[in-house]
Amino acid sequence: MPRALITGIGGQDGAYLAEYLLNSGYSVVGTYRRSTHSLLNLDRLDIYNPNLTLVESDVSDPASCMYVITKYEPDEVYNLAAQSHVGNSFKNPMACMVTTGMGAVNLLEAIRKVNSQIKFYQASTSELFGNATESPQTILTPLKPRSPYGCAKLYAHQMTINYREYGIHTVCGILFNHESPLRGSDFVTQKVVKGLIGVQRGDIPKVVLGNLDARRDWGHARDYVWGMVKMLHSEPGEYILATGETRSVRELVETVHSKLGITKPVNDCVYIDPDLYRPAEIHELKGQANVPGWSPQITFEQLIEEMINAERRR
Ligand code: NAP
Ligand code: G4F
Repeated sequence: MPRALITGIGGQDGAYLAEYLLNSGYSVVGTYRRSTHSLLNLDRLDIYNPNLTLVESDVSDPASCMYVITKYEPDEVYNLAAQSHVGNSFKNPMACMVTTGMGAVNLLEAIRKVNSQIKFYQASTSELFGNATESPQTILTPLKPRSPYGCAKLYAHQMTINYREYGIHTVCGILFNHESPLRGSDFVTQKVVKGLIGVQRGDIPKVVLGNLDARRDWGHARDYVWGMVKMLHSEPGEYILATGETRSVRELVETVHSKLGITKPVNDCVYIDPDLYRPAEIHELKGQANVPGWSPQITFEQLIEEMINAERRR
């Protein structure tokens, strides 16, 4: 039975990836942090079974990474652990670097020393592209991140490529935004879904948002996790997962507003707080996927409906 290690298993992608690998006949070791112990997403997917082991570990601690790699000696490592909120990274740049950037190197060093046959997946991001001059962005588009998060991810990305020099099979998955009912509530899709449901119920007067003009390429996380596995089983390299469609935050708000059937005009449901604008923004992201055999199966409309239904059930 192949064994996979997932760092950050309690996050959105960690939970879906664990579910996918367990269903594919893997045994899975997942790491979480004692300080947060946030495993709610695993409860939501109800994936607990004898082939799943949970272990406390922090990727920012080299000794902790060495411990999990030595003890469990996985065949594949999926490094998903990160401080993944771009807006937060402007407020805590070094904390983001220590986890999001250096965490990857702590794992790669452990792999190099313990067993260089272990395959390594790094969660890279479309944030690496910054404000690209070409659209869609491809693996040939220059990387010019413009946030502390993006810069930390660039460090991890380049180091992951560099560790191929030691003969380690490494893959960087440059993933565009992907969402789901498991998405953290401070990311814009979930914030809009929860917020507009709150407005509809009369719990809050308005949803407080930042830049409505930014455009993102939004897919479904469930689609993206099987793409990760597919790319790790391909040649070492850099790969993109994206839908190739882009929408503004304003269009996202309009879609959720319309699907909820809110009668109050959309402009009366939203309050713009300039403090939520980022010091540097990426205006538009739109990607061109390049993973053989992969294409997104879930549409944007289906994604939003699933998020709304899940939130209403909660
Ligand atoms: P997420 O929901 O924020 O999950 C990140 C996980 O990392 C959380 O479980 C978090 O645990 C954990 N973590 C944070 N710092 C850690 C540390 N020092 N040691 C160990 N674990 C730590 O993010 P996601 O959406 O699932 O994304 C997964 C990965 O893909 C991230 O690396 C993200 O940057 C990257 N990515 C995401 C997207 C996207 O659109 N979702 C796109 C491109 C790339 P705590 O609860 O303890 O903080
Ligand atoms: O949902 P977001 O916070 O996602 P963002 O910044 O694009 O980052 C996500 O996707 C990246 C891949 O491209 C990942 F690497 C990263 O880990 C994360 O998963 O914001 C999306 C857009 C931004 O332009 C932001 O300025 O929505 C805009 N926005 C407007 N109002 C808001 C808000 N974002 C948030 N989080 N909260 C708001 O109130």
